[in-house]
Amino acid sequence: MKGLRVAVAVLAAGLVSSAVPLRGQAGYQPAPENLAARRWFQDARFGMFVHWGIYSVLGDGEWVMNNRKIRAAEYEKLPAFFNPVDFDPAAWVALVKAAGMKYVTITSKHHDGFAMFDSKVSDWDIVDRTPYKKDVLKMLADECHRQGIKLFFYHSQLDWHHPDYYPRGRTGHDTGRPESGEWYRYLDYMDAQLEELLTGYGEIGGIWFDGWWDRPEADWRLAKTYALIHRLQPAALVGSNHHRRPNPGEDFQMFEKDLPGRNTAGFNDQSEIGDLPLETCETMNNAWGFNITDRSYKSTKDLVRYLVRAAGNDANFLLNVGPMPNGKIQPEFASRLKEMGDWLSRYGESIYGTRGGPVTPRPWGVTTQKGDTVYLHVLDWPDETLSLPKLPGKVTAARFVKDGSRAAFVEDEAGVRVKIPAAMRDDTDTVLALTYQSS
Ligand code: JFZ
Repeated sequence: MKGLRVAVAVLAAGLVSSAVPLRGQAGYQPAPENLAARRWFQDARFGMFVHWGIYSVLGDGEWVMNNRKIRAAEYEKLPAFFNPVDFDPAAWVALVKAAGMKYVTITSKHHDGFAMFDSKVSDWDIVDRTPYKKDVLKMLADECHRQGIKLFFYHSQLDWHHPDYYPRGRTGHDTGRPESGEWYRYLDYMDAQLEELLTGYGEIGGIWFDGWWDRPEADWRLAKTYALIHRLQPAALVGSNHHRRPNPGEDFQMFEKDLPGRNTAGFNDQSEIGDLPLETCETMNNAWGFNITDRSYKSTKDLVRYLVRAAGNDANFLLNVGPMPNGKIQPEFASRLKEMGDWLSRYGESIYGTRGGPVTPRPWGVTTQKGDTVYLHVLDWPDETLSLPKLPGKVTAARFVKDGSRAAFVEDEAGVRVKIPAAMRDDTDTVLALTYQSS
């Protein structure tokens, strides 16, 4: 009887520990250079997301292998058709800069497992399998370093091609792989590729993980992987698109297709906001990877307003492009990016280097802050007078950022009221700068 009770207790303890695998790098203390990189990241506020892989050949998004139930052996025909002869990293980075973006996050490996770099631990990569035979990540990394743009890698933990990604999770069931495999051998492989990415491409901004959600119950050995990254490049920021509160060892928190705390896309039901730098990613049409028939382009106005709302929620905006199989970024994307850059060349002071402002997001818009200046981003306001609660100090000046002209305001016990004449209103965003004297 006693023996039985002990056995039950041991079994229960075993169940608990396997049901709740230790997540993250326990006891992680970010290095000083990592903390500095987090501040840089928050100051940057705007980056380019790039989903590029052999799937672009099919023009049907990056999930095409899973969605169309393409077997691994069939998918292996694709690399032979991927020959991006028009890929011009200098032109990409020039576009990044013209858009006013400060960093790039590109797919080193998406769920199809195909490495867009010259991996030595696999031949399922761009150099070994495509007629192009060049390491596009290396070309892009060199150009980013030349032009002062930080480069992050999106790396999929989920893998629809590797035989050792087993047991399978929620996706990747129709690939024709044998129903067997060594999970930890797969994780060794993933770590080996990450080591290649963190040692062969110069200084890297960070790793943007995705795919954890395919097997939430699995032992992902995050502690080992995160420690490896922080050991190789202490300033590299680790983030994961797991839609949960961040785990120890993560350096920023991301939100997919939603502002922090919102859940309109249905992905972020468990995304409690933590205390790390925040980032939200969004598509320019509805696709991440190149989709030839997706015409649902967002307007420049809506994209600018998303950037503004992100900044007002203290988050970065990572805006996606899915380059074409020839290596070019389609004109519908390029033109919108340049227009956003034009907007930022005038209003950048209210975005870059700011943090979410002292007035939380309101129906009329958001605020950002830098030093003793609060920026009002009036996105929707039908009235002439905008009422604000008291700011952290007495307001000494108010101006419209558009032309520097003075804005009339009154301040009393209740707060500040600012006059916004109809003539000064801007459909996209009416930006005012209020300077206060710290008390
Ligand atoms: C993921 C990727 O699957 C997608 O291809 C893209 O890279 C995007 C940025 O990130 O999107 C998700 C994430 C989670 C789920 C589905 C898509 N999920 O939980 O089912």
